Amino acid sequence: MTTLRLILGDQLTESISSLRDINDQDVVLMCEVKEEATYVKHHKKKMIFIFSAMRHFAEVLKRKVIKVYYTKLDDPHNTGNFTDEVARHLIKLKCDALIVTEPGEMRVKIAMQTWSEKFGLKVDIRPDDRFLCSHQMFIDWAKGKKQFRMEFFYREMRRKYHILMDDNGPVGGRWNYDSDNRNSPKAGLRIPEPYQVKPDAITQDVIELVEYHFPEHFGDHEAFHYGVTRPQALNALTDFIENRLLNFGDYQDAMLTEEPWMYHAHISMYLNVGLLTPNECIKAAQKAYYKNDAPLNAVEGFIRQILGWREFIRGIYWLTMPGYKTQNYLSAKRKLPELYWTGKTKMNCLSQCVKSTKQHAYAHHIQRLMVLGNFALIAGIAPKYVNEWFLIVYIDAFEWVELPNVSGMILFADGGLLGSKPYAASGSYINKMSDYCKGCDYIVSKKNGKDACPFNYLYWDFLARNHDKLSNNPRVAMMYRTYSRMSPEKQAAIESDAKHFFELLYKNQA
Ligand code: DLZ
Ligand code: SF4
Repeated sequence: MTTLRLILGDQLTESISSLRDINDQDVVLMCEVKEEATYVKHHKKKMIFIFSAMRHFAEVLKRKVIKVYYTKLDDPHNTGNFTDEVARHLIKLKCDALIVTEPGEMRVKIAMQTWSEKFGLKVDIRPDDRFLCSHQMFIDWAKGKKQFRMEFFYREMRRKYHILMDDNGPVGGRWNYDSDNRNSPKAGLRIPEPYQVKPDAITQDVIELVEYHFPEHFGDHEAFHYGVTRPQALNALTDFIENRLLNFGDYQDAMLTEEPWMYHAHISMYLNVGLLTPNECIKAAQKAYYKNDAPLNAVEGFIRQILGWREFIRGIYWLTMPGYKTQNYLSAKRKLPELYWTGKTKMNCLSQCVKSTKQHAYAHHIQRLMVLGNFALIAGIAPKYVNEWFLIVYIDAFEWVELPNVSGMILFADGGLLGSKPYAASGSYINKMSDYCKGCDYIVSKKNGKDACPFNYLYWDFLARNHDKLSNNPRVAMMYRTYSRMSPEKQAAIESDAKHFFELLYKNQA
């Protein structure tokens, strides 16, 4: 009896459920398929990362004397999608069973659910227990709740896994130190060099392959520097714990020109393809706290992202799909402006963030949320386009993590299921948290007129446009009161500045 075990590009973990009871007769299939690379046109560096990590992972399995069948993208027999590659190998290798770990995307799961009937054999779709919250645990937690708030979920996870807990409750007496994590960037901050890896021969091959087959995809392929193996991913984690965690909390929301990495961890890509596990990242940070190597606001903030937010987002995805994908509570309709691809705009904040995205397939949390996301929210860009863009451009983006972050957290497209208010902000927030405004053609302190910062009047225009949907929200009520106290002339100026701005925006002149 031969069992085929399929490993997907984001399942590169030796202890994954689909490999757990593997025996000598079994075979592993991994395939680079055109459908995954093109259903959205992923950033070149994202594809290089995934294909190279897949090829390295196949070598690791082979060294453990596991039989691995690996279809390269340019293999003449490659059928181009998971279903047909599985079918081809089931026949070729005379397999009578198929085992796979559930995928990270509904689209792929739906395909997998047809396989048993299609292939006429038993298909064992196993839970992905690399996550710390199972589907059932999340369903139980969510039961009876109309709104889901990460904070309460996170506390349960802290208790369940006994992370940063002592006999009296949370270490330090508080669950959440976010309010300590909002320092503006100071001039002269010394940001450590990020952990970077020189591409080896496998990665070089993949770079050429991606450049040859997907030249029109977004993003630079030059200077690829991400790790592609588990030891390299572990090095990146250690590098963060030793060199950046200390300041991670204080400057978590800070942005500086030409500094894409700041004190962030840049390990999300490794976590999301399975080269690191959530548990080991959490434990490494907790250990640094107990050794007095890092303060509590930094350690708690980092752990919250992984034990809290990441698990929460994944829970929301599987609880609410497929309906979540088409939600558009604010009826946002605008197309995605060209500047998201070109970075060509007079708005320096957006230009800086697109630049980093294009170069590295990476931008940090606050750049994504408060610059690129905030602009999409207040400009009223349709969730469909914003989601597609985020899924394409970020190296760590898989649908389970991208969709609730973008539709829920950034765009309020779920009407408040996930967050209590839209994260809309004017230019003063960006000015406080970055040095971008100094180098901008627009003037952040100006509220109206041709040279005023567009975030200023777009913020009010957004609130005015969405009055019916948002004015009852207690967390934005105060802003509506401020708006209602503005003179009719001021309100008209906001509307006319916004109208004029949108004309320029879609002529690529903003
Ligand atoms: C993102 C991606 C890409 C670009 N290519 C492949 C591939 O060729 N083969 C593969 O197994 N996985 C790939 N992936 C990751 C899958 O899209 C991902 O596993 C599903 O979306 C489920 O999360
Ligand atoms: Fe961005 Fe406005 Fe600042 Fe320019 S002035 S960088 S548009 S926030």
